[in-house]
Amino acid sequence: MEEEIFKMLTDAVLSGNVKLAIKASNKVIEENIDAYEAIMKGCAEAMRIAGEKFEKHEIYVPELLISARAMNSAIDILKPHMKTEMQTNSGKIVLGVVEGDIHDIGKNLVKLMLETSGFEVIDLGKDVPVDTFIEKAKEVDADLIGLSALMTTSMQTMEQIVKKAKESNIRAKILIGGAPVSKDFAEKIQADGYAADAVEAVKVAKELIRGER
Ligand code: B1M
Repeated sequence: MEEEIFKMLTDAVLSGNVKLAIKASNKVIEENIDAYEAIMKGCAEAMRIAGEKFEKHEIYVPELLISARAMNSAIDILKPHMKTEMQTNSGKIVLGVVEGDIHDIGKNLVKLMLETSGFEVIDLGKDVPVDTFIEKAKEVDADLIGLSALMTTSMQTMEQIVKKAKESNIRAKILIGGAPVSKDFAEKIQADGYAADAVEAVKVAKELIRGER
């Protein structure tokens, strides 16, 4: 049953069918299925398949945007049903997609997971200028700065942000992620942490704040 509903959600997002995405999401709730699992196995899986199709030139930018819209309509329904850890004050994180990059689907999933794990997230959005991360972290006295990049070109900007953050002596540690980013890259640019997905982002964020990394 669960797998069928996840598949329904995947099909709905892939075909950009908002009505079906809403129907599938409501079924997730009715059947008491874990909302986060539905987002990852239904929606994120659809975006992964869409990505492959895009790379093979089987679909184009408009189809990707239509899929992203269907995914957002599903997340709107599922988000309030995500299990929270019933803890607040996990920490304060300034989060955004780096300059030159407008891919925010993954960043939004990371935000969702952090918020449901008790973090206060200051979301700067996408295509965020280098200095904005530093200024905002200073202004709100953030524990962490979270950087997301989806392109090999934009990920280079992360290095500038790490460098500027160290120079400006802010106390915020830097966590990075996104499809082209790796643990090796994080070490190379001296970021404090790297996470491969939204679940790991929460784990690493907590470890960074506790000083375990
Ligand atoms: Co574009 N795009 N895109 N795109 N797009 C990619 C990234 C690309 C790899 C496709 C390809 O050509 N093979 C390619 C980049 C190539 C490169 O690296 N140089 C590309 C390109 C080239 C472009 C344009 C330039 C296309 C054009 O206009 N000619 C343009 C870019 C404009 C710009 O940014 N300046 C463009 C535009 C778009 C759309 C607007 C149509 C759309 C984005 C919609 C949106 O985000 N609102 C889009 C999409 C959807 C994709 C693909 C197909 C899917 C990305 C996605 O949403 N994945 C992508 C191809 C692919 O990935 N196979 C592609 C699903 C998402 C859940 O995963 O974002 O990886 P992801 O997030 C994960 C993890 O990475 C991690 O956790 C998330 C959840 O588990 N994570 C973090 C992410 N951030 C993290 C931060 C953390 C920790 C973990 O800590 C802070």
